[in-house]
Amino acid sequence: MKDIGIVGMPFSGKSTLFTALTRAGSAGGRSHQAVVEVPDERIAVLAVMEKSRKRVPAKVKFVDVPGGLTAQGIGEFRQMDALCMVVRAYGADADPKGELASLEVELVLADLASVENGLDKARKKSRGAQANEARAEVAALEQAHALLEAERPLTEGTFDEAGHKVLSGYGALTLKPWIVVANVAEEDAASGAPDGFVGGAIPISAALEAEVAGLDDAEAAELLGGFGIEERGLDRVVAACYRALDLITFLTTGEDETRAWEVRRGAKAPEAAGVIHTDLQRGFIRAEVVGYDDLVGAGSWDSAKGKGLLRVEGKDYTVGEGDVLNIRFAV
Ligand SMILES: Nc1nc2c(ncn2[C@@H]2O[C@H](COP(=O)(O)OP(=O)(O)O)[C@@H](O)[C@H]2O)c(=O)[nH]1
Ligand SMILES: [Mg+2]
Repeated sequence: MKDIGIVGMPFSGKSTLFTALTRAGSAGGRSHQAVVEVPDERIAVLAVMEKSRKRVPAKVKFVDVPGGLTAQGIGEFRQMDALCMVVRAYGADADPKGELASLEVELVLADLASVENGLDKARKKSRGAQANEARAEVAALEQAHALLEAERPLTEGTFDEAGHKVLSGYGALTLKPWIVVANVAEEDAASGAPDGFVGGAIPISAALEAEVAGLDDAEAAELLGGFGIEERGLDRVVAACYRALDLITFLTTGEDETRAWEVRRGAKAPEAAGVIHTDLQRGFIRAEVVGYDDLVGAGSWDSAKGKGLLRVEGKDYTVGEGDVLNIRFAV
């Protein structure tokens, strides 16, 4: 499961958003962690089709990091897989664009400090025993340093795989995928992003979301309807965070359960099988694969098989978004 850190200035609405997520999901062991299901309408469709007893969505964990962007908080943000930036867009004095710019500067400065620190050490090492490895590290860190000094996030750099690995090893914050949530006033939640605020921010009212998160669907619809809003906005935040993570979702379905699984984009079939169980990776023989749309078109797994829509794929198959898989294995 991937971890998403909620970043923002004080009073932007981080904890309010977190409360909404907690009510919608479950607290994940610690009071500042919430495990939330990733909405995916394909699960219900397949579950009905195959008469599955269980439906299991993918999950992500949101973390309302105590202390926020303090030295201690930053250490925790470095462990996250993605960042959810919350900017305040409610209230007369709101300046969401300025707030986002300030947040970016803070993240850049935090990265600059750790890159400078890392450079010192790597330069010393490059004169020692593991000189070659350290020189590659120095090169990546120097490239990163130049970007950060120009106040640019590391996502704007072009690092090779080794360089990328070095920087993610430092937990570089501006290398992580991020999404932006604009926390607007209740009465503005229906009208979209605040004026002139571009960059794909998701407008929601955190306070309203927290209020409706604990309600059943009918009550929620009534309260939201009063503000001219058709549906809860929380799902959009969760789905956007999940998309930002550069994962793909594949599915398994049968009488026992229909389930969504996450795997790194570009993963081959055995790696995907390993997400389900290590035995399936070790003993991988082949995968029966059908795209979600083809499967739904066929009406069931058996009829897809009958129509010759199941492909038999081997170890070199790159799993695609929405593939429905049946792994054949022997241990
Ligand atoms: N009017 C209004 N107040 C909000 C909204 N979101 C948060 N607040 C208030 O702003 C204050 C700070 O919110 P909080 O979520 O604790 O911010 P944090 O510091 O980012 O964690 C609290 O008093 C909230 O009730 C909102 O959408 N509208
Ligand atoms: Mg807070």
